[in-house]
Amino acid sequence: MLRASVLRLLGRPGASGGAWLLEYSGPRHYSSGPLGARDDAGGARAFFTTPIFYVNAAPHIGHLYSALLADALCRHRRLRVPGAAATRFSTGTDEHGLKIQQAAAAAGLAPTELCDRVSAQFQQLFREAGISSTDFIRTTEARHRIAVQHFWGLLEARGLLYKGIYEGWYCASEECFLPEAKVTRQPSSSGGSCPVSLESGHPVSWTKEENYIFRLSQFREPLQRWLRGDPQAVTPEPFHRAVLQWLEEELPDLSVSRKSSHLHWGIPVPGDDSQTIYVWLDALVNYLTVIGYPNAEFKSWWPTTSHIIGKDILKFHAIYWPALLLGAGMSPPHRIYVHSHWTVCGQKMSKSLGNVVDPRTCLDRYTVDGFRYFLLRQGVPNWDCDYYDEKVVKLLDSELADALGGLLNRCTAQRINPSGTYPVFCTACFPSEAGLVGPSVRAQAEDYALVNAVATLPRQVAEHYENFQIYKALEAVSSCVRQTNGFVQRHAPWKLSWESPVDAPWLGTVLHVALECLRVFGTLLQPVTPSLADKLLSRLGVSATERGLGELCFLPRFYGHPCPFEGRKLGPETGLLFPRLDQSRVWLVKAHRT
Ligand code: ME8
Repeated sequence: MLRASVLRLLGRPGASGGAWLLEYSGPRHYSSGPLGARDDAGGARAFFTTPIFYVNAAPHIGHLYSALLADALCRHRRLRVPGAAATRFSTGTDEHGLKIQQAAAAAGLAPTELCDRVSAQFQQLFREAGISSTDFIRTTEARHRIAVQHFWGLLEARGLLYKGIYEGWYCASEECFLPEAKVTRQPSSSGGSCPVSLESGHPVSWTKEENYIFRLSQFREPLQRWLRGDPQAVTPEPFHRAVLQWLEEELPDLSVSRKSSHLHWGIPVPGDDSQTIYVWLDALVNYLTVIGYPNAEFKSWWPTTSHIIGKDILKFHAIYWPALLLGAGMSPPHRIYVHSHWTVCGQKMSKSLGNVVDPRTCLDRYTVDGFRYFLLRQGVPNWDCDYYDEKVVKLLDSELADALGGLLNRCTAQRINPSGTYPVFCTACFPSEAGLVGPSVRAQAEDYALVNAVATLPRQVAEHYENFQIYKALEAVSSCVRQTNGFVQRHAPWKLSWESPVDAPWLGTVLHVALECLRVFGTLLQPVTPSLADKLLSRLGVSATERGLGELCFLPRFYGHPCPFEGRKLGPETGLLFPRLDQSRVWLVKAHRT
């Protein structure tokens, strides 16, 4: 039975905003592994989220990368825990705030026009890229306004908001106040200098206003306790450490509204139309809106929530958001998975540098599955990764076209497998005990190493997913593909004859083992390259109901069990699994020349 986390209120605030003593004392979540949590109803549920993206500019590959990470986690989980009702996955667009208000004005559009236009671009991109989200939220929707205003009401009722003068540097591009130490001066076009954000270089302006202020300072210790008590709350570990480091310093209270005369594009503070709710509070509540908040249904989903975010918004998700949640009487998110950034040819991607990589062009050039594979195989959460076209071509040609496609071809081609079946495994040729000698034994020590590697691969892959290291999962699959190619090369089935009573059982066994390896690879690649995996599994004759991780029993004949695939007809031949890119892509040469 699961217990809700407990927020103990040990005191009441004084008129001057005196101390609430907040103590977060719940067990951290009731996890059935980081990919899922048990809810109050006793079923295994999981809820994954991406950030909701600003609509001031078109989507780029960084946005797609976040969505792909969440999509792969989600798809992997669906393979482990089937049932449409068990997994939810939301993404969406962040449409309020000064940044959007200014972008719309600069484009000569009404904010709603800009929002509709760019939100549609995100939706189209995600559809094309096979992002399997179950909800796409726009913060301009009515359901969201209800959720935000309700959430605000709770904070207010708990005495966590007060009115005061807030002044400081505000960066509209980052939608946040910056301390003096994070501001520098840059020469301006008029010959003088202008203040900018030290980290992003975006302009900042001095703002002094009467706002509503959230008592963030009171949450420093509860946040420290939460993070210390749950070392995986923020994953990977360096980001967890970074948040604890930030919490070493005083946590100032946070302005959570702006004057409507200055910021009209947002949700009004309930009962005070002269103020608009701060866009980050508005945006963060999207994670509750999509699970039905404030209706009670949200309670069974909230404890299972995993946020996937970029490192740029870590502070908002690992400090502000958990503090706001604790303030509203809820538990912090189950997991915050953090990834680093894509750079382009060594530089930060930015509109002003003109080096933004358009993800739709990439999907066209490299195919949906190819580009999904590239981003997830090369993207390393802990470090920034550099993008350039040649890298994509090299990776896809070597791993998908040559290694995986070549392997499939070698085992299914008419010449080598004329009957077009999953051949019979011969236990006398490949006994389950290594090191046996006898006239019919053909398997060598390396072959046992291969069987062992592929047998342990699904577990290894699952662990990498749990640790948010999807690239390592793909690296492990790729290494097994290489090993399997080595196996086929070693035994050169093309030199064996189906006509020979000595060769035939071993030839069948070599192909059977290789096809079993391919079945495992196809099953494990489904979360990353869904169409390619479907093509592979269909070619092997694996039906839709045989593709879950629960059904994935590798090489049962080796372990003395029957194999449902043995003797089965392969699926129809439908062409190359992944055609090579390098010869066919004239644009690459062109891109190189310019
Ligand atoms: O910050 N590499 O939205 P945003 C990888 N609306 N990922 C990148 C990236 C890059 N170069 N650039 C952006 C916002 N991202 C807020 C979020 S959530 C309640 C509100 C990804 O449009 C990454 O996930 O600026 C990053 O955190 C997010 O896009 C920021 O998107």
